[in-house]
Amino acid sequence: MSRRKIQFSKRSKRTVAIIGLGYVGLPLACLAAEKGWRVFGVAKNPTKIALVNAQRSPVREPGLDRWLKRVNVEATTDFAVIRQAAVVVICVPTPVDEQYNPDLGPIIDVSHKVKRFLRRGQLVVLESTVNPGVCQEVVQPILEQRGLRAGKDFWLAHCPERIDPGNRRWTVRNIARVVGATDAVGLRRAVAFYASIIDGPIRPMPSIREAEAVKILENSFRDVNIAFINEIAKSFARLGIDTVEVIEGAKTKPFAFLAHYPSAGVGGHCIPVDPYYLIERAKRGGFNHEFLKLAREINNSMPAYTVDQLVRALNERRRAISDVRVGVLGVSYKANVSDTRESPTYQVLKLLKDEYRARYEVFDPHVPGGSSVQSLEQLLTRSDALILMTDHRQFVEQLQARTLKRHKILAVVDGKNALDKAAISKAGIVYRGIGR
Ligand code: SAJ
Repeated sequence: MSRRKIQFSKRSKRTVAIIGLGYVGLPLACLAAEKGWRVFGVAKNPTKIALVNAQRSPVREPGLDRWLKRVNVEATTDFAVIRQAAVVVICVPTPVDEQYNPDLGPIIDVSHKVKRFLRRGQLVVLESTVNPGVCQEVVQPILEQRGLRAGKDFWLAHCPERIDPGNRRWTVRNIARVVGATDAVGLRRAVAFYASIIDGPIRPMPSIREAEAVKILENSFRDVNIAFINEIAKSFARLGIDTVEVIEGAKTKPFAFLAHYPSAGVGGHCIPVDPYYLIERAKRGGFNHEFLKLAREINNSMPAYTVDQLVRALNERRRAISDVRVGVLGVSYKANVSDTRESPTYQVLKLLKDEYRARYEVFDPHVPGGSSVQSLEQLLTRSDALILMTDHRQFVEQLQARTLKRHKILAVVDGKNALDKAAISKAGIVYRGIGR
């Protein structure tokens, strides 16, 4: 499809309202503002609104503070600004609850708020990750409750977000996008909107459901591949095989192998969540995703596996986990970010406390209020054994064998296989990785 510029009505003066100012909505708002759109950023949280209007990012993401100082995003809690927009983009979370059931609450709540101010000629785009069917079965019926019709009075499209927190190479500006809509005009308008702000390629999809399915496929693919290597790691560990070395060996094959790495768990707001949306919707359609469910079970088992590795490591020193002080390193779900959503560290801490009655300290320099000590040095001073949960640059650089030896650390479980196994073992410290 050509990127023919569709002129948005003069009245809207190329105005966009972005609902949700988190990891997804805020970068999108900055980019649209940079590209000449008048941008209303709408969120429920007045503190977040005040920060954005003070050109300070409520989201700890590299570069966002600087970007906000260069552009004008008009943040407000007042959804009525939607009336002034040609385009409304919904970027609210799609989490799961404690039982891993999809929670469409935020989407439903925002759809009702958008409905109140929806007017003829507007384009509504959902960026939140959802299973196939949510746009047409949940969002569209709500937006139509006041009599306007999608495809006739307003347009409804889906452009799944692809933000990778902390990734400075692939950003909202250059990541390729897919777009689907409920009809051809909506698709053209949605492609035109994204073409006006992003540099990456835009692939129109045949339908809105196929656009919803793309993101679910991407992230389910990643989840099952991580589960695969986690199962391999558990197996290879018993055979005395270093899984990371085997992966590096397999990577020498220049085709048909995509490396994934075993770890202490799968966190984040995408990978451990998105498959459950498809599992649940498919079940309602009479299909049982055995493989996706098994992958989720394997990945959800990794925190317990990690703590069990520490029990076994301490047994080599004839120590019980309940009579040592455990230092847990890292709360965020992946290296060098502050995001703690679905972090496996929370399961590890719960196991240490409830199952093993172990004493522990926790430290993460990226997570304000997430630590029980003030510094890495203080954690090491108060620990006899360590579990590395997040391979923050600071940890990998500072957790050298000689440092651990100096602090009389007995055992280390390297939940990200990020530390120097040989040097730590040589220092007389029991080292166990995940699959190594
Ligand atoms: N993880 C592993 N082994 C791996 C890769 C990841 O255990 O081989 C764990 C990480 O430690 C983390 C979790 O999985 O706890 C998720 O890691 P991630 O690298 O997938 O990071 P996310 O959650 O930020 O994933 C995002 C996703 N982007 C979107 O959903 C838009 C995902 O699709 C990307 O593939 C991923 O970034 C990426 O490639 O960086």
